[in-house]
Amino acid sequence: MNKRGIKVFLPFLVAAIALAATSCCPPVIPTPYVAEEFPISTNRANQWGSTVSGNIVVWSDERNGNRDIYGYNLSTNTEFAICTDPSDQMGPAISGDIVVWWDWRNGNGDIYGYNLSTDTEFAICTHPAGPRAAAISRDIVVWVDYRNGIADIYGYNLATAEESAIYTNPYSSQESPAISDDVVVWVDYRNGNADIYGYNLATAEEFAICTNRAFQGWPKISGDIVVWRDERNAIIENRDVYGARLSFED
Ligand SMILES: [Ca+2]
Ligand SMILES: [Ca+2]
Repeated sequence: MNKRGIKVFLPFLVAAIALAATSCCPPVIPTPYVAEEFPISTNRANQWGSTVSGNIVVWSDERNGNRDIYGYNLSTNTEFAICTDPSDQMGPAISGDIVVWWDWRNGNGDIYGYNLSTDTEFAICTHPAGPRAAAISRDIVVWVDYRNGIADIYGYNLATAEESAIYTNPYSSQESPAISDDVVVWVDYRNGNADIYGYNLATAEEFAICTNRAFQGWPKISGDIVVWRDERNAIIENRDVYGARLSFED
């Protein structure tokens, strides 16, 4: 190799050494986003069924020897009792200032609520058939109701103090309601297997969301998105998550 050849070759040699140096080192990993973890209640009794709305976390708590409803304010870092009646309270749901739950003070499971802004407790449904599984969005509370001898979906408007049947079917069960704004969704057995149906409170229209012949259950809704557990791909056991985007004609 002549001098000219070395001159041309040297930059390539330097570049090759530099490349080799970097490739032998661990790759540079971008700084990960680290979520800030924090305890909310570490009381030695059992806590479960936690859920959150804005700055308020609520859950069912066994520290008093029976199940109560407790809350935690994330903005003030303070814990507070919401209902400590000596019977069992469980399954809390929250929307804004309103907490609702399944309450056993009357011996048959009722729906009670608490207004955090006025510090007042109130009964929502105390039918002796025993409603359960309350969900809430804004002013509307929904639950599973057994007054007709089979599971139906009922609701209560906190603003108008009116109770109404949302969907009843004397031949099949409707269970596990969830609500977001004007749309209620639930698990529906009218087709002989668990499907997902919905109801638009604004238009008073009921509609099917998923009627696949396999099991669909545990629906949740936020805005126009509905999600649920789906077993359509199960040969032995294979639980999947499916979803649907709702759209309504104006
Ligand atoms: Ca209690
Ligand atoms: Ca199905």
